[in-house]
Formats: sequence, structure tokens, C-alpha cells
Amino acid sequence: MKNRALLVTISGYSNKLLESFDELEQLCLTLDFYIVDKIYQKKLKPDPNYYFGKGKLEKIKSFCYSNNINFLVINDNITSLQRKNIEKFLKIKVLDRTEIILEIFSKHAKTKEGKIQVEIAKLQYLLPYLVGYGKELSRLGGGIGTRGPGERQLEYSRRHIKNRIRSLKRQLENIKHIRELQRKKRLKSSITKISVIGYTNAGKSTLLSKLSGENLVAKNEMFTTLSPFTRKVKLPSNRIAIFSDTVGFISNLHPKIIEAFHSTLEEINYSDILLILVDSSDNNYEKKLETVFETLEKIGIYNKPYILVFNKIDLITSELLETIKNKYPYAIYISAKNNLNLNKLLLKIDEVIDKISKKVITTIKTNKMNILFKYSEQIKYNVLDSNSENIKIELYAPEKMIEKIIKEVNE
Ligand SMILES: Nc1nc2c(ncn2[C@@H]2O[C@H](COP(=O)(O)OP(=O)(O)O)[C@@H](O)[C@H]2O)c(=O)[nH]1
Ligand SMILES: [Mg+2]
Repeated sequence: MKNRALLVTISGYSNKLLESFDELEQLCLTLDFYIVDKIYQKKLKPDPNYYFGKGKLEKIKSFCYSNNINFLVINDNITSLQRKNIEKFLKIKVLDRTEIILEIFSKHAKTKEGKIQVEIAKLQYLLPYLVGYGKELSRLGGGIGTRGPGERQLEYSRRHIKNRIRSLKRQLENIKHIRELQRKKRLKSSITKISVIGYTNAGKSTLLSKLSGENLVAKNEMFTTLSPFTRKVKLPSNRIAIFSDTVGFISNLHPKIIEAFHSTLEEINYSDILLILVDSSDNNYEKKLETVFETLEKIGIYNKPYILVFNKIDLITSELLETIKNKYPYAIYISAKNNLNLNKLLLKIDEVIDKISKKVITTIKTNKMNILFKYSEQIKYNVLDSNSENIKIELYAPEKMIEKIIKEVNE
């Protein structure tokens, strides 16, 4: 049974909270919530005790009761007093915007380090709420489960939680050097890795599923060991690349969870190429793009080749498209949903891989050609000349791959 959620917000000053209401819906869908309805109240400032006005809260209560709602999701960050009061009044679990975002980070955190960072962020964010209110810590551990509030009445002292945070931070220190080792190991693998990054709703998941749907690589063991966020795609050159769907950027992140967000993005370090996906129909796209670049800089990614991809061009006028094209002449313009220009994108990726690959011209014996076939998913070559014994080729491949091949053909 799905978690049935009611999404609520007040309008806020100049409707600020209404603007991010759709984004919240998108985030909840990512978490597999069934969204029963969205309700807002025209109100500038939240009530300090109950967030909503008392009348509105009564209405919410009867709505939740008659619609079997088990989660109230508020599009704002609430205080622990508000949280406690609303939960007591409605008798269902209340989640605020930052908690929803933290759940998404949990889902995306792949490395041990990422998982610990997210747990620390959760503890720090919910600390004032957890202290003394008898909340089960499982609220933090197993993600958003089906349990209601107050099932296991455990009391947590501030000291208890602070100790837990300290111990997690120690663990972080310890795994830092292990991570370095893993990183080296991963870098050895020569298959091209591509991370798709961008704001939530840009179309990252759609793009990934279209690419792998159109160019589905036959199911094999390699495929089944990939994470749910990863797809293998065959490029026009016949090379294979692995695409990863990364955690989406989200507007107005709470300062306490920014570090956790950055750690969730760390996998980008392991990729060879970035696809920066932009929703061209979003009025705020330029500011968002700027934030993406700033964030990459903050997490120490300066020199990775990237391809700028403007998505959803089916939703904008041709005038706007022309304007954007003039500003970003090197970008690729697609509609993931309508399969528009996806091949152009793949060709561009091939082009970039060629650029970051090394090129050598070498002559190999005809009977060693099978070695090239063996690695055909990771290399590209053109035959320049051949006779019955030798073939002269121009070979494009990552440096490590070239070394490997040269060694094998000369054995
Ligand atoms: N009109 C249009 N909608 C799109 C396109 N690509 C994605 N979408 C829609 O945009 C929404 C968000 O897409 P999703 O792939 O979940 O974005 P993500 O958050 O970046 O993974 C979904 O409703 C998609 O159907 C596109 O090219 N055109
Ligand atoms: Mg997605």
C-alpha cells in the first residue's frame, strides 16, 4: 500500500511558497507517495503554534480522516513546536520540506560516506524535535515507513543524540582513506561514465529511460549489477557508456543540509563527462544553471568536460529557442519526452569521448584483430591501410585502454 499524502502550504509573502509547491509534488512523487490532494491557505506568515490557522487545521483534519491520509507534507520548514502540535492534533505523521529532501538524499546516497552524511544532517535538523518528545529514531533510520507517530515511546536526550552525531563524524574520518582506495580502483575501469545532473524536474530520469529504451543493451550480468540510477547505453560509435541519474538540485536548501547534498553528489567525481540538463521552459533557468556551476566548483569539480543540454524545447516558442541558442551556441537542444534530437546528443557525447581519448596510429597483425573486437565497446578505430598480414589503424581510446591493447597485440 502506498503512502497517502496530503500536500499543504501557506502562500507566504508574495506567494513565494506557492511557487515551490509543484517542485514539492515532484519530490514526493520521486519518493513514491500517492498524492491525494494539494491544499493551500492564503496566509503571509505561519501561526507560531500550529503553522495553519485553527479553522484550516480543522478542515485538514477531517479531510485526512475521510481520505485515509497517513502523511501531511508541508512545503516549508517548520519548528519542532509546530510539528509536535500538528501531529498531536491530526494524529498522523508530519513531514516538512527539508525532511522530504533528506529522504531523497537517503535514496541517492550510495557510498557509506554519503549515507553517514545524510544521517548526520537528519539528526542535526531534527535535534530540537527529537529531544524529549519520545519520537522513534526509526523515523530517521528506515526512511519513510508506514509507522505512525508515537509507536515506540523512546526518549532521547540531547546528549544521546549529540553522542550519536559525534560517533558518526568519527566514522566519516575513518572511511575517508578507504574512499580514496575505492576511487583509484574505479578510475582504473576504462568504460566511459556519464553523470546527468541538473535541477529536479529538468527531465533527468526521462532522458535516461529514453536513452536506454531506444538503445537498450541486451540484459547481461553487467546490467543487473548496475544501481537503479544507472543505465548502459550504446553510442552511435558502438561504444558503450554508463549513464547515472544523480540527485536533483533543489531550490532553497536548508543550510543544515547543504553538506549532505554535496556528499550525495560526490559520485560525479567518478564520472568522465557531465551532462548538465536544463529545463528550457523554466523562467528561472539561467539562475539555476548558475547555481549548478557554483555547486560544482564548491565540491571541487573544475575540469570535467561537460555538455550543456537544454530539454523540453517542445514547450517553448521558436523565438525563445533562438534566443537561448544565441546565448549557448555549443549546447544541445532536445525534448527527452518526445525523443527529439536524442541522437544529436549521443553523437555529441561520442565527439567528447573522442576528444578526451588518446589517439594513436599503430600497425597490428591481421590475426590480432580479435583483440580489437574484444574491446570494441570501449574503443573506436579507423582502418587506414591494410594488406594480407598487417592492418594500419587509427585508434581512439582512454589512455589505459591503449596501453592494454598495445601490450596484448604485441604478446
Ligand atoms: N513537455 C516535456 N516534458 C518533459 C520533457 N522531459 C521531461 N518532461 C516531464 O518533466 C517532468 C519531470 O521529468 P523527470 O524526468 O522526472 O525530471 P527529473 O526530476 O530531472 O528526473 C515529468 O513530468 C516529465 O514527463 C520534455 O522534453 N518535454
Ligand atoms: Mg528524477
